Amino acid sequence: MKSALLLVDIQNDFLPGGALAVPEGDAVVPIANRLQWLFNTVVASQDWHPPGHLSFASSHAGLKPFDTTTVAGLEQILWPDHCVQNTAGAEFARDLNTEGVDAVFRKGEDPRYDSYSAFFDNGHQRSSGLADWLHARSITRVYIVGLAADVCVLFTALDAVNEGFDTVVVSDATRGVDLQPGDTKRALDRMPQQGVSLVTSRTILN
Ligand code: VGL
Ligand code: ZN
Repeated sequence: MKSALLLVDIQNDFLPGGALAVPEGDAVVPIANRLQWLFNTVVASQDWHPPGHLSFASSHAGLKPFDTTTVAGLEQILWPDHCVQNTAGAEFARDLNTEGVDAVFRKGEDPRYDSYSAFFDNGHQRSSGLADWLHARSITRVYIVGLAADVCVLFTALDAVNEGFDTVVVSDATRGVDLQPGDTKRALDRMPQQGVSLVTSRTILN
């Protein structure tokens, strides 16, 4: 059985002080760094939007961040401008060890489509190539850490199950946005019901 560690969107804009700050988002960084030593394969996703991306409230006249609208038939939460390509906010967290990262999968690059999952866009039309990349290396289990628990980590984990991976989310190595109070708890409750295992980093590190 071969495993990979998947670092989801551990980027400056999702850390305290960032454009779309996740409360305590920085807490995942040291855990992600410690876990990396245990894995031969480490992959990172990077939210990577062009300016004017349709997921930005600033792209929709009259709407503001965290309003909801419909884009191409899909419900879309409108976010503050975040993770704009080639800006400091889009860079990986300064303290994240990226030396051992074997591949980076960028998402949200098409101005028309948002992509919470590292595997597929939100309409499930376009694959990022991540599943093929992992399958090609005979990886059957993925351990997921990063941000945000109730957005990109959740949808990445659900897609990983669908793609046939034994999927494990490291519960103390993720934090949520909690746009609605309880979102993070609901996301973590939903995971085991959908075939995702939850473990703590302690269990893995011991
Ligand atoms: C994310 C909202 C918008 C995430 C990305 O990484 O969880 N959330 N874009
Ligand atoms: Zn985004």
